[in-house]
Amino acid sequence: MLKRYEGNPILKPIKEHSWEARCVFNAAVYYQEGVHIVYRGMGFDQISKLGYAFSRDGYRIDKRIAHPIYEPVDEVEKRGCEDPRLTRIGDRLYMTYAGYDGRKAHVCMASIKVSDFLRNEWKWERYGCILPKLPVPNKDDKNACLFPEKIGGRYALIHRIPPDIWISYSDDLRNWQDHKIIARPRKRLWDEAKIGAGGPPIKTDKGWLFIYHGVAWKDKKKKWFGTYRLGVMLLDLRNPEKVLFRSKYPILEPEQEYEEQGCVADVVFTCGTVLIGDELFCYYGGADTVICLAKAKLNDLLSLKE
Ligand code: BMA
Repeated sequence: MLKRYEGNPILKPIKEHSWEARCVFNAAVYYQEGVHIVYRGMGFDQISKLGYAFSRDGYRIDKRIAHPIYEPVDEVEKRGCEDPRLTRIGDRLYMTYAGYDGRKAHVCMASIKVSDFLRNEWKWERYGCILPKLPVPNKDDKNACLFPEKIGGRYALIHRIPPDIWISYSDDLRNWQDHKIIARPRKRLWDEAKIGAGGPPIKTDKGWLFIYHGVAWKDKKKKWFGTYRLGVMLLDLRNPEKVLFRSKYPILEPEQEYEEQGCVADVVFTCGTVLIGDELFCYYGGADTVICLAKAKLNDLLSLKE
C-alpha cells in the first residue's frame, strides 16, 4: 500500500558524529515550507539523542545539524530520549518521546515556540514524565502522540502500555486522566503481540487517520517479538475511542535489505507523517538503523477496505 521512495534510505548514521555513529531512525516530522525532521540517533554508548534535518521537497536532505538538538537531562531519561513525535497546537510544537531510565520507558514531553524551532533556536520547555501514575504500574509506557486539537474540550494523548493502545485526556497538558484502552492486538494477525502509535493522527473528513505499528510473535512459543509492520486505523472524529476501521493487512512491511538487516532486523517503525498535496509522506526507521520514506495517496488510504 505504501510505496517506497527509490532514493531510500534518506538518512544514514554518520561515523564521525559519535552520538549518531551507530544508527539513525524513528523520526518526528513537521511540515512548514518543507519537512522538518527530528530523528533518533544512537552512538555506541546506546544512548539515544535527537537530531535535526530539513528537506525542502520531502525527499532530498538540504540541511543536517551535526550535534544533537535534544538530549537526556532528567533522571527518567538518563539512558535515552527515544522515538519523538511532534504535534503543533497554536504557536507551539509539542514533542512527546520515550524517556528511558535504563529499566523502563516513560512518556515524556517538551515544547517549543514554532518560530524558535524554525530558526533552529532550541529553547525547549521540558515537562519531564507526564504520566507518572500509570493505570497499570511497573510497565513501560511509550509511543505517545498528541492530537493536534482538543476533543470534547480536552487535550487527548495516545500512548501504549503493552500490549495495547491507550488514550488519556487533560485540561492543561500536564495532568492526564481518564485512561482507556482503544485498541488491542489481534490474534493470529501481523499485529498479534503488541501495537503502538505511529505519528500523531491526521484529521480528515472521514475521521482521524492513524498509522500504527503492529508486532508479531517470533515463533509459536510467543516469548520473543518478531517483525514490526505498519497498519492503519480510522478513529471517530468526535470520539477517537471509537475505531471505525482497522486494516486487516499491513500497509508496509520489511522487504528491503535496509529493513531486514541492521541493528534490529525486520523492523519498519514510524513516528510521523506529513501531507503534501494529496499524498501522505510517511517517514520511518528501517531495521532501527536508517531513515526512509514511503508514500500513499491520502484517498487510497481512506478508501481501504479490509
Ligand atoms: C520498540 C521501540 C522502537 C524500535 C522498535 C524495534 O520497542 O524501541 O524504537 O524501533 O522497538 O526495535
